[in-house]
Amino acid sequence: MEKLIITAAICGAEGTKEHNPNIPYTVEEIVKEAYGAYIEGASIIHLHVREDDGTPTQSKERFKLCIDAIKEKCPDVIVQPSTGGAVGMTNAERLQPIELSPEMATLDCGTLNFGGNDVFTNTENTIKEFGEKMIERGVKPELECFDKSMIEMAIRLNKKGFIKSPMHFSFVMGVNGGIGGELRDFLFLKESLPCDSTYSVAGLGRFEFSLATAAIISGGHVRVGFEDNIYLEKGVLAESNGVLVAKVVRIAKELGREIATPAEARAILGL
Ligand code: KMH
Ligand code: ZN
Repeated sequence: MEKLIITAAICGAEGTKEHNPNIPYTVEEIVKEAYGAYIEGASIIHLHVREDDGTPTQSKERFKLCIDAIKEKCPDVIVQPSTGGAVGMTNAERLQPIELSPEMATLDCGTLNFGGNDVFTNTENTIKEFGEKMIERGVKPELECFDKSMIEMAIRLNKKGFIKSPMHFSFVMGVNGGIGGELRDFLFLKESLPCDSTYSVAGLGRFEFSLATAAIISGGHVRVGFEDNIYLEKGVLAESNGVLVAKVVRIAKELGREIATPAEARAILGL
């Protein structure tokens, strides 16, 4: 089996310090969390950025500040900005980090309910627009799929030339509005992929480590971090993203799966 790529989603757009005081907002806090995750074994940092007061932003300048500061501490880490941003942002706002030509970025493959009255909107034309921009800039998309229909969308747009092969998917599972986080849900998604693709699994909340384990034994890759889950175990808030990454590393070691360095992750993903 190829080595395990661990992505740390260190911040997200929704979680706040009221949920877990260790969720980073400032540039310094973001760098500290990225470095801690990297030292423990993360080769990719999935990055959202915030204003100092915690407000989510897709500002290109703020992304540049954070990416440069992360790269200073972790020169070889892969930084993967979000183009999802936060619910309600315009496409133009969301696309800003692409102008920095990162190695990777997320590309959300469909619309879903996102709690309460919130809808995370990704129309077919939006996905095409984001896909084209990523091809123009040489950015590898991580295809975020919150449900099976989003895999179908990615496959269709790949055939039409909006997304290049081989595709790399991220199953984001257990969102209230998307697919659940049970083993059968994971198997359904995994078995729906084109055979030349790679995938990573992000389980929300209590699904984080069970789905990480399923991915580890199935040859997939894993995403953990405060964006998806703020607990180390039931009722125990995680003190950092690093401890969440370290837990995945322990599980992988027990199961005999080696951890990929950033250079190995680049080779696996064809960056
Ligand atoms: N914050 C969510 C609305 C992504 O990073 O591409 C969208 C999100 C997906 O987090
Ligand atoms: Zn995200």
